[in-house]
Amino acid sequence: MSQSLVTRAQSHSKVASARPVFVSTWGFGKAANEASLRQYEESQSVLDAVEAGIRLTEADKSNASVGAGGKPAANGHVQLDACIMYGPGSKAGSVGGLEDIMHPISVARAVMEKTPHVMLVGKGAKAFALEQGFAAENLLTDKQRREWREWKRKKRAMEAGEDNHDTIALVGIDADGNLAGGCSTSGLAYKLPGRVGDSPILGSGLYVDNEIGAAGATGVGENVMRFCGSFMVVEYMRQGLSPEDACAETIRRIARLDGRPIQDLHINFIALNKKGAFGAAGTGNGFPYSVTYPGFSDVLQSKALSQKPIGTVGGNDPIEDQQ
Ligand code: SD4
Repeated sequence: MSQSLVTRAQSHSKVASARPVFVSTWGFGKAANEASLRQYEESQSVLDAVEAGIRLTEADKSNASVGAGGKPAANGHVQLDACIMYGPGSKAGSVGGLEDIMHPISVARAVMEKTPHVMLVGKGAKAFALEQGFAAENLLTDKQRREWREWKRKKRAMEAGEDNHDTIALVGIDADGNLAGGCSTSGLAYKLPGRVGDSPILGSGLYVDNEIGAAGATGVGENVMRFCGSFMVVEYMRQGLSPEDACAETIRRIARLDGRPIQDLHINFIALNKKGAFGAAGTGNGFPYSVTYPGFSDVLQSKALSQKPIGTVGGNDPIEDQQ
């Protein structure tokens, strides 16, 4: 991600001067936010907007951590995780370990709207998606197949590259103050088949509370899901912390409980509150996040809780690097 896109001076929580507001992880989130805003202008639905933004990232094959073009599990199959949550009524849907379907965020939405359940996984999730009319397609690109073969041959960490981005979590608030959010990922590269991370787990990779705000996570899911990370961020906002302070306090608390130094944890949070204030924090230095509202769209710098550079890879490092 180009450094020039990042407004380094802005590391504190800000309040959007107009609504809707969309906040998402990483620099690539800016294009997703802008797709969300366009969708919102069309349908006036923050839920449609969140889904549309995440679909843009899922379809982008150059992103190696989300949707098509994502890095596969150790067996060479791309397994996707996603969830979506709508503030009014705390409605939610989620899929885990979904194969061959490019838009898990839309399948998660269908779980929310068309079933009495919240989460479907693996073969059942795929069967449901097919039944709903989603097309099955091969999501493993030639590039990712080559890299996976290389990884299998050498069983060693790959070089960090510009194309190794990370999970998208995207949260939004509409003109009436209603919130929605979504999260979508292919998870950690070369994970054990069947491994599900934090991203589709409500309260971990994403949480939306229509009274308070919304939060999302990216990074090593194992370091988020043991602590209900996004739920914790929202709870800190409920106690009166700003979005940025809520993200930072959650990371400090996770590090305290985990026992490892902050810079070894690889996690980042974004947050948006009911008043349209937003912020983010990460365990390392350099986690960018994107904010868009009418008249404004930019990539901002999160609060860094250690000076360790996170590079472009974030939580997408091959799994043995995380141990
Ligand atoms: C996970 N949090 O599956 C996700 C990974 C991530 O690829 O953020 N990046 O653990």
